[in-house]
Amino acid sequence: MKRISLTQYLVEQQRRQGHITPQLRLLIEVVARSCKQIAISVSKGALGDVLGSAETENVQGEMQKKLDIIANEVLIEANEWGGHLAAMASEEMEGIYVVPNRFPQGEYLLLFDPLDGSSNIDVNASIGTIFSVLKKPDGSAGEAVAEADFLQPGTGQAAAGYCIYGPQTMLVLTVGNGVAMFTLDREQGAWTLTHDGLKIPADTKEFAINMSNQRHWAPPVQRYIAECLAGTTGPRGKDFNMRWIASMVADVHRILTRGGVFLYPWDRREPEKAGKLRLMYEANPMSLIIEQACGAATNGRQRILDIVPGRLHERVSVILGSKNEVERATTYHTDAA
Ligand code: P6P
Repeated sequence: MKRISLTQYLVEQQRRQGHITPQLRLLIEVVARSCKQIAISVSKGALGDVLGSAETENVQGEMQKKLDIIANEVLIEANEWGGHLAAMASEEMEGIYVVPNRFPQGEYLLLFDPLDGSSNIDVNASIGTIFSVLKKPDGSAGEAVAEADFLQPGTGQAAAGYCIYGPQTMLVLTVGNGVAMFTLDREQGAWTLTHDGLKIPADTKEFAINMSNQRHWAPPVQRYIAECLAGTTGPRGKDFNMRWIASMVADVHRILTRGGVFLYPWDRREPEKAGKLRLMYEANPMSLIIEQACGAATNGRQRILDIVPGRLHERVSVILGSKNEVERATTYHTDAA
């Protein structure tokens, strides 16, 4: 595969495939540049004043890490002036951030989890930035943008991606025409296409779940995982391996790279919550990427991308990855209904 730059990839997607507009190309380039800036802060570790808690809570009631706030500010400051966005939404902010009047407004909405997996920051495990791009609803041109404009199903995403800050810094992106991966060439500071047309194997022997929650799961998840653990002695007739990095970006990246199934299901510890992960800026972008790589993503009962959001910070149960495993785990839910 020819190693082209992110810019050339996006120009080709715009010129040949008609998948993206000049505004969307600019948006993705700016987000990609922001991720390079975040990568620099992340890699400073103890050498920069970036580790540890910020001693503040976010809208989710979670203690914020200093890097959560740094990453959020980088994305806001980089994206507000370009004229490609009408507003932004972040895991770290309660309400939407409308582009200030001193800047031109564009037709896109950008949502992000600026630093996902931040519990891993202080132990130097891979973390990441997840982003999702929506368009302002038709007919809302010229009207003030509102939170309701963000409440669109994941099928409406114009683009989705993540950046993983790991041994390599990589940007993973879909504009609706398959999944491409760019590796950061640190000598040139350039995103370089290293993988394209990702395909997740339909079958797998690897599952990812936080087993410490096992006693809290609903019966369909208990059954699915118990069968995986039974291996060759059980109904699956094959042994499984388990991985859990507790950083969605890292677990999803492994699944994109070699297959697997990831589950963060509803559990009875907080029964009023559909799940731990957030729909708009974690599950939706990851589900679009997974589906674009021939995988599947459900909440146990329906396709995640079809869920019509009720609230900006809505949570959702997530089962995603190798298609046949997602379908099996989902069938256990619908059969139990
Ligand atoms: P637990 C990180 O905080 C996150 O939102 C996801 O990245 C990750 O998959 C999950 O939570 C880990 O949750 O309960 O295992 O710490």
